[in-house]
Amino acid sequence: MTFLHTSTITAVRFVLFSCIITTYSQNTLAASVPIPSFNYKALNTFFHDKNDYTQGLQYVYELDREGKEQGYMYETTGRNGFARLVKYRIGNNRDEICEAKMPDEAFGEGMTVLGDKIYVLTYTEKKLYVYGKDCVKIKEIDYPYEGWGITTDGTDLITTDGSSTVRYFSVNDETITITENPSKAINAKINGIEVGKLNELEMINGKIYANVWKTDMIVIIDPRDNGNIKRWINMAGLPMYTGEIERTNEVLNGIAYDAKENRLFVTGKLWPNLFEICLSNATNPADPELLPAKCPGQ
Ligand SMILES: [Ca+2]
Repeated sequence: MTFLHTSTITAVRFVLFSCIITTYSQNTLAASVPIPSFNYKALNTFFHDKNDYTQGLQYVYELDREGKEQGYMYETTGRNGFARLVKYRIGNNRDEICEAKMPDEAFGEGMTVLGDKIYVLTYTEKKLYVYGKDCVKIKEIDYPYEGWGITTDGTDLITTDGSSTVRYFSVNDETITITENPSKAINAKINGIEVGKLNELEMINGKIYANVWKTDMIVIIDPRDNGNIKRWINMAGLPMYTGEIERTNEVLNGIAYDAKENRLFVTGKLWPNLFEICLSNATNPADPELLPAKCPGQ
């Protein structure tokens, strides 16, 4: 049994890496280079609006009108004419707090909350929209790159453009401006081989978690180690995939982390559900790497 189990894992790993490398990187030699992977388990299922083409997802605690701390999900969506920012409380009958429709010409992309502002990328419009936490637009900033994913380390905006490049932009909160050029840039890679199509992002415990577009993979990038990918999460088999959704563009996209309750959320474009998941080590049970949202027994 042990032999069969190990063989299965190795086979899955090889297929997935072949997929990544063949599709997204510039060198096929790395197909056989394994790095440790995590498995996941779906713990809870919440409502997600199946009209929302998810591009950005972040979970934030704020004080409500009564001064009580509450957790809110912020989400941005894509597609011209449908793009919006929406803020809600997760649940089976979710409570929408506010929303902002984007202009028809805007194809919304990733979003991150930094301080009291919401920064939203657009796909090819070369604009970055800034909103307040009441979903009211404050400003548009010129942005020189194609917009895909965005997250923050609490200081900088950290963005992707569909390649393997991850760029850092410094923010001046008073003037609501960002540096014209990136203050830092790294390339996500496995043993020197770049992995592109980095989409929605989430900074968790100093690592950048990234959806790889049109795959079931979330890669875990270490920005303190020059962009080396340390782990990946094999998200294959999420219950959504057995449903009616066609897997063309309706792909896994959206990672959010509740740092206070240590909860990890994922969803996808036009999916009717948001999932809370936990993680477990798949390839090396003795791996000391800190797992966010560990599955029971890990
Ligand atoms: Ca996110």
